[in-house]
Amino acid sequence: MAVKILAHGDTDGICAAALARARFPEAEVWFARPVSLPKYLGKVEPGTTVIICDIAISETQKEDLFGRIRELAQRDEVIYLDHHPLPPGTLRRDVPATQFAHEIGVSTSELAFRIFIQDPNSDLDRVALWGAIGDYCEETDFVRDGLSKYNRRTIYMEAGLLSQALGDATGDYHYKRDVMFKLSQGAPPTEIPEIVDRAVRATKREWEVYEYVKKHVVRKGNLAIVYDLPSGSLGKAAMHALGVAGTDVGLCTRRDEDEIDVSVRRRAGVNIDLNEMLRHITARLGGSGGGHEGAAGATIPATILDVFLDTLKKEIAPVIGREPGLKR
Ligand SMILES: [Mn+2]
Repeated sequence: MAVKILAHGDTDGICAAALARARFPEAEVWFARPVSLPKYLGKVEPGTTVIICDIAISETQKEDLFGRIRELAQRDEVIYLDHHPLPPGTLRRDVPATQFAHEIGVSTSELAFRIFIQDPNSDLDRVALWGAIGDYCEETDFVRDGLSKYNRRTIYMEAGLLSQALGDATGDYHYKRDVMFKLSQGAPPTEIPEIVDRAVRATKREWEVYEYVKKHVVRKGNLAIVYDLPSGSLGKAAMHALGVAGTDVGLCTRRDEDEIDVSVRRRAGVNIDLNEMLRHITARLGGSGGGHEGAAGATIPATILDVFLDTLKKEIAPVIGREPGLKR
């Protein structure tokens, strides 16, 4: 039985794919994004088990995606693992996969460990820990237990190297596939070639972004903005922006011809749902957006940037109190 794994190319997606592949060592792995998922599913041949890891259900592609999954699930198995909020009005039972494992606040890697590995004595739980830390999904019993089973600092060091190195490898799917393969064989990140150099390079660049943010951050009410970050991670810059400016929400943009990519982050514990907010604002004004409650992004037409920012600023203006339990 052929197996295809379709995964998001970030740390959590790669760790989840590694766990699926540890169970199905012959499986082929493809990296995909929410908007390209239906296209990839269209290329799957009959008689193939499909495993989807950490790829959000895109609101705009939903009908197309569900159609493809329904087609595949009539003949073969489709196992869908994800932890992104579902599009509005979508219930779990609407997802026509043969198995749909979906939980918010838990990493996809943890779900993958539960489904594909199961054995509590397997050392592959470390891969699930690294994926969870990569996606800041550490507030679970599984992660807490894992951090005391091994050593917290050692696990964080490995997780840091892995996430930083993968941050350096954006778009480098050869390297990502190598990393996934090594992880699936049980190798810790410190045993993976190039990982240290890449992680150090990415981290140095991150500090440069931090310096850039300190110089260029602009405050608009409760919103801290960095316009047109020349290079580096928009998400990290958005996080630095709110930290430096002392606001509840940080945002960073980058223009790409007629479109602008936007990343938004919130201060830990702030009770603002960025996923919902960006979905609503883009549905009203144009573009597309969403993500997680505490970390989201959007792509919008360049012409609407000002009204977009103004709308967001107003949405987050009456600050609701902090909930100490929320970490993102
Ligand atoms: Mn994830």
